[in-house]
Amino acid sequence: MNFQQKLEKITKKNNSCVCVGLDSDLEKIPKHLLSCKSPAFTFNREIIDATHDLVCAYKPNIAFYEAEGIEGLKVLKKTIEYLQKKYPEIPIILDAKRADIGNASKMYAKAIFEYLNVDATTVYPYLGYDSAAPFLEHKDKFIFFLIRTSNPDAKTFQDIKVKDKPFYLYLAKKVKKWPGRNFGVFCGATYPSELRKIRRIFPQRPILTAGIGAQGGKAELAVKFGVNSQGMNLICNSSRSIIYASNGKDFAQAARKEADKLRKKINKYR
Ligand code: OMP
Repeated sequence: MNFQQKLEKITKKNNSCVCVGLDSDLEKIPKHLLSCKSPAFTFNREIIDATHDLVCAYKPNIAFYEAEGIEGLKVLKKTIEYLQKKYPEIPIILDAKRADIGNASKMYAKAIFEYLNVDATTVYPYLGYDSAAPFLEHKDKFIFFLIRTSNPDAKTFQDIKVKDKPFYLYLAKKVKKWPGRNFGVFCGATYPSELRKIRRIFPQRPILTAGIGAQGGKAELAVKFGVNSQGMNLICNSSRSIIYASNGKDFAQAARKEADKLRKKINKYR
């Protein structure tokens, strides 16, 4: 089953557009886990076991694993393998935000789609099609091109006018013309009116969004403007507000509570 088929199936089965971001930070995970053999993996496993029936995807951000060097990368690989073995129906999006000249992009794509073997990843489209193609060539995998990021300063470059249009919209229209069915786009939930414009350009494709929760994005608007005409194909990532809902022994149950709260909130508007 490819990413899109998996996404559709799990969204319906779990009645959920929630993606839990596995942005596991050793400074933030509950202190009692630090004495475990692999604290970050134990944390991830507990969060996954507590939320697997409430989500449509998991999104580990590679930065949090690379920051711990080789041990962090082992945790990432182990987490991916755990998910694939125990919950194979849930798609994994590795947030890696890659892009380079073609031969280097090819190696990034190989690491992500062959070695780590995840279902999807995030890629910057700014270098153009020759940089994106090595990712798209993995036809059974899926790419989210970052069109509008969620950060406060996103507008400085992304709103620069190109032919009377903000650059991010110009970019969206260019990316739309790229060949292949195996891609969707990213837009921050902190920019709902931009999300609305991006959904109009991509009426059906999966959209990944983040920024609900810790970054202040509102679920109501993100959902209203982000879903397709069937109320589907919107993946709402939230990391810190779910995984760090408690730093006590009840952290996994607290994460479950937050994930379910977000799931219900999203379902109200889609
Ligand atoms: P929280 O703010 O803790 O919910 O985390 C958001 C997650 O989404 C992080 O892993 C970010 O790297 C990611 N993200 C953004 O927040 N903004 C973006 O513009 C793009 C992403 C992403 O590609 O997922």
